[in-house]
Amino acid sequence: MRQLIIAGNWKMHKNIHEAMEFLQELRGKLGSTPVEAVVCPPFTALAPVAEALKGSNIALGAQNMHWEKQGAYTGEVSPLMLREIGCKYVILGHSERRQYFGETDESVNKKVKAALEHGLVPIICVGETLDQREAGITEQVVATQTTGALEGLTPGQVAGLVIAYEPVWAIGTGKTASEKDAQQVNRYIRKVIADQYGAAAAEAVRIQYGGSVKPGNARALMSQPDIDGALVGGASLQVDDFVGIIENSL
Ligand code: G2H
Repeated sequence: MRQLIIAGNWKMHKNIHEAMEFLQELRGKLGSTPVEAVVCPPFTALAPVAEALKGSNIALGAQNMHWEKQGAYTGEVSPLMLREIGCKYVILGHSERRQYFGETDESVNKKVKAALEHGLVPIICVGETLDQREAGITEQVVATQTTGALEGLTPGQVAGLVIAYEPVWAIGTGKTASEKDAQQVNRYIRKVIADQYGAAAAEAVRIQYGGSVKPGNARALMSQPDIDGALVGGASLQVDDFVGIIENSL
């Protein structure tokens, strides 16, 4: 059975002080749970958040990284640096990075390989825009993004990673894909993986849904057979909402 994974993508929110207040409250309110909870703060808060999470059942993730170990890449952060401060996960290929920062399937693939090489678990984001959905090419888009991101990986590596299906039109808009639509796409992504990497990898890989997930829609989404958790933006910034999503996922 795949363990549910609920990851909070804070995006460019929370300074260190706000992050510390959030974690203190979160640790107080989140009891023991079979759900894997992850917080992904901005780079500036990663190290203090890592300290604040010590001894807790909450894992740490980053929101991006470069694929090189080190070098002349002004403004970038390497996988080794993320490992050093205790990150377990790294979000790669989020649609905001594809849209505003020129990320491509090729750069996402380089980052996925680098993350795995250095012991980080990638959370790879895929998803179609509204135009693409209306043009009826959702499956084609997510298949291209998924195979592009996973190019050159072994079935064993694929089995251990996380994919987040995030329809771009549902991100931060308050519009959620219906649980039926999300399930359909998640199932399709699993099929794409089964065709390329075999049934065992497809059964093991965790596929989240992301896009306006809230406590009120978490249960319907998470009860779908191919939805193994959520990547949560806006609602991960308030402790009660984040805890509510985790509790309602079961
Ligand atoms: C999608 C999601 C988190 P939100 O970007 O990755 O954000 O929950 O605000 O739609």
